Amino acid sequence: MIAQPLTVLDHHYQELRDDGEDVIKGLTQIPKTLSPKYFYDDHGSLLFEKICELPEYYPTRTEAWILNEYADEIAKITNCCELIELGSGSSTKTQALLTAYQKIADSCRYLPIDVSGGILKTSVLQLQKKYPDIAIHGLLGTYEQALVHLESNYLQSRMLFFLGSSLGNFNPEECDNFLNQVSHTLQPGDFFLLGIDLQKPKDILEAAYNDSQGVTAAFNLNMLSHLNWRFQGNFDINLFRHQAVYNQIDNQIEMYLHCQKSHWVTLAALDLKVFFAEGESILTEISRKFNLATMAKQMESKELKTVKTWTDEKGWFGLILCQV
Ligand code: AVJ
Repeated sequence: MIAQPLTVLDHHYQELRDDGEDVIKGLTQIPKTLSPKYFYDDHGSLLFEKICELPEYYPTRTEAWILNEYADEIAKITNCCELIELGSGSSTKTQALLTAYQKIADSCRYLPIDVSGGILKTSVLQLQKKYPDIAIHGLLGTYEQALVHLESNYLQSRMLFFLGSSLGNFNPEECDNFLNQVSHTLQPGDFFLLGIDLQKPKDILEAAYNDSQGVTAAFNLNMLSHLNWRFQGNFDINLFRHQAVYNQIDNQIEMYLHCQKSHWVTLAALDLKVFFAEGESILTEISRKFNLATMAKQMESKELKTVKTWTDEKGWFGLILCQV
């Protein structure tokens, strides 16, 4: 049993995380934007777990179905000893993979990586109990920090995985940079498993991001509460409304916080005072919807060769396994 379940990837993590440069930049440009990473304080991570269980939010359950169905096959093809997950959250879906690897490997390591320390620690402690034969060690940090850390701490055959369509938060340029970094970090023979949400009718997508219980609205608004405690802000969340629309040109859900009344907001720790006009919106997230074949092709162009792809009966969600 590992005594210390978490490694903080950056010793100045707390301070660095709190520099808020990107908040200043995002709130002083037109249109205003905020990074989706600000959704995930401990409360936001719990709200996201609730989203995953909503009847309208099909991605989690669809991906979990694919993973449960094909985990043994994935384990058999890859047969690697180190499993690394970017943005692991609660690691709930990952258990299908851990169960499959535990059956075939005598020594296996799982490294979940997340920015949310609370949920990471809880899930590592639970998984250590449930999978005594797998060495489990959490890494607390951003994707960028994780990839740098992994490059200099190479052990042996690896599978890196990035599930839940978190890739959808990146615009095309960020996505390109990310895939380059992944390809560069992995060694020849290593595997990369990617889960992506696929294009589908607008009404299904919009329902998934406008659930009837208002959990997604609370998740979106929580970003402002997070900024309030983190940067001594005075956002009044009652002056903003959640909005999620599907942009059919760019194939992406766009989530906004729509300002209901003109007012000023101060973020004291950032020395920032910002005016919000009535009707103005903050873009808090894009969630791109992909085409499986196009994505596989894009990965091939980064030396990430497709080994196999899987989907569900409806073709709503896809998994791509590739090898460097
Ligand atoms: C975690 C980025 C995959 O885009 O569906 C869920 C986040 N936002 N509901 C997504 C999210 C609103 C989620 N990702």
